[in-house]
Amino acid sequence: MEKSGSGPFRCLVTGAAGFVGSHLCERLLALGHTVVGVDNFFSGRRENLDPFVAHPRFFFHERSITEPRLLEDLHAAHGPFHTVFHLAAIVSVPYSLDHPEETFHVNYRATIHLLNEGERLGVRSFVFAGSAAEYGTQDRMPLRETDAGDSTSWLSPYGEAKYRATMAVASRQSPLRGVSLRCFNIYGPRQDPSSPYSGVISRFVDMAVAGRPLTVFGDGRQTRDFVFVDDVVAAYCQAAGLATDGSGAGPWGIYNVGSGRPTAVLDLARLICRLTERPESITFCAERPGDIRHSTASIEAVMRDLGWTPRIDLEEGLRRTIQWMRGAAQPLGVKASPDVDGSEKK
Ligand code: UD2
Repeated sequence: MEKSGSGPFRCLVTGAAGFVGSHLCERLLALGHTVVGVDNFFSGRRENLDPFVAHPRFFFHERSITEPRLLEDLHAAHGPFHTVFHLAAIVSVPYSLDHPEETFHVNYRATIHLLNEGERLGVRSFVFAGSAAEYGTQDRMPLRETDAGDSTSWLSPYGEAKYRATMAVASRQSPLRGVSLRCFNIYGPRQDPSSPYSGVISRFVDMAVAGRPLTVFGDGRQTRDFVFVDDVVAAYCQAAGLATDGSGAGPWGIYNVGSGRPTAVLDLARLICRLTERPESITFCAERPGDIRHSTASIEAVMRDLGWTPRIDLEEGLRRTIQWMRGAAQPLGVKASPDVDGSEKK
């Protein structure tokens, strides 16, 4: 029986087999918590579960977040949850453009249902994977949490569904505390480089390690805010008050999670060539349609309210990503299916 005051706690992680979800499960287990993971492997990968699937405090269910009885069933099977970390989603922006209704159903409606069920079943914290995509196109940098609103022009159904879900989550304060983390460009080990829409760092590292030229879209002067996956996981834990002894209550609301620094894509490409000790081999390709020019997070609020700060700088994070890519046991290969409901994006 779990203690109710100071932990350890029972947590649910949706999207447990995803890039970020799998790292989060590992961290929660290391902190002594019990973890129930859910994934339907639409974009999550079974091998992401391998490092912890046999852990005695980990329980896995291959199910979809769109199943109306999901939380009720898991509550009945395992007991009440202290925290629901809701990361499962349709994670591909291009897929969302082709499938707006399905995106709305999975990323918005299923989230609202989980949130309502969580409230009914006594969940204390609901931590949601929001996204930088909620800001749409903006001129002012850095982006503050108040810069997204109902009049924002989103570039995709993905961005709009995440925004609407974030607003619903963040409006809950008591007894369930809702927190949405608007993550910027997350990177690190286990990020799949195999699609043209995979994160630029996973693609560049994959290309560099394979000795192929790095493909820069446009002039490479566009900037992004890159944040290492371990730092993102720390933000999730801090948002739920589970970072250390589990006793912190934590605030509620919306928080950006990024490095707070812009990095130009061309500088990134050069840095990856240097760190992989490859000659600088870069191919300039056509600009990607719909690309935003700049994206940088203001991280004042998350630093102030959650006491979170990014600890892994870009060079160190790249070294770890390169090391992982070099040691990846199997080639990742291009998947035929689109990215739905298994892991997460930013
Ligand atoms: C991120 C999210 C996306 C959405 C968006 C909102 C990822 C993977 N995607 O898209 O889901 O939330 O933010 O703003 O996190 N690039 C190259 N060469 C390549 C691949 C990419 O130059 O081989 C460029 C690309 O044109 C872009 C930048 O790198 O300017 C970052 O691309 P990305 O796909 O990693 O992420 P982004 O910011 O477009």
